[in-house]
Amino acid sequence: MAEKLNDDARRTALAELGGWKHYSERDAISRKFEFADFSEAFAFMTRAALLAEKMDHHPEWFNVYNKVDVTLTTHDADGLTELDVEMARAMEKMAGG
Ligand code: H2B
Repeated sequence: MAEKLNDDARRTALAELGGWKHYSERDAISRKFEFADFSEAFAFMTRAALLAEKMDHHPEWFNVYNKVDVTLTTHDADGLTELDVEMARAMEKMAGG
């Protein structure tokens, strides 16, 4: 099972993932993605869903039309792990970042 990030590793990851906000109450990170329209937003979600299945690591998300609010944390570890960092990096690429 993935280990919860230690303070140093968390700090390094958050510095790299500039667009993501850390919620310390849950030890989770969130980011709002905005796309041109629903089709673009859903294409992003489809790509992310395929990766999530491959990684067996699934985002919490909320979609309205062209916006997707994503929260990442590892439920089994009760906080952030390397899996969340990997997923966040991949989502940045998928969203064109
Ligand atoms: N996704 C996330 N975000 N955290 C988990 O701890 C997790 C998951 N666990 N997806 C996986 C599924 C686990 O429940 C299954 C049984 O492997």
